[in-house]
Amino acid sequence: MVKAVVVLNSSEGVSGTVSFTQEGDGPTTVTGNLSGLKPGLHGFHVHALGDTTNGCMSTGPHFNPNGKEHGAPEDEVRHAGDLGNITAGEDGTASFTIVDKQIPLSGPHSIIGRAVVVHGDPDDLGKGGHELSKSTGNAGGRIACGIIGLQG
Ligand SMILES: [Cu+2]
Ligand SMILES: [Zn+2]
Repeated sequence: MVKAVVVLNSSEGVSGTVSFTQEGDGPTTVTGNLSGLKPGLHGFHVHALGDTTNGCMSTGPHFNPNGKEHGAPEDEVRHAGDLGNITAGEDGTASFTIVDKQIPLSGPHSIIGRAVVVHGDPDDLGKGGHELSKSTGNAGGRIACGIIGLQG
């Protein structure tokens, strides 16, 4: 079992942790507990770089080792980093579990050392018809991020 964790903090008041576990070559389970969010949907992705020298802006685009267009987690055509949306309640907290096969914790497409990014707006999952739909899901600003690190 490989385990990883991200601690998110942001100047916009979003905080919390996101944990990852993977057994062998199986899917990765993502479990998160965040607070300080605006109620509603927020785009949630793995971005390519674990670089926060310029805040969340320097984490690069969505992790996309297969050179595909942006999509929904259940789509055939998607970035590996496309984990869809998380939903914050009226109290601004979001607790979620995601199981996904495209975000391994080891091997050539490992997400260790990359970044988790939470967006201010909903991800339209590539279907919004906006010029950004096929690249970012038009999910708005990057309101929180953190680097995915190995956990013991
Ligand atoms: Cu993103
Ligand atoms: Zn994407």
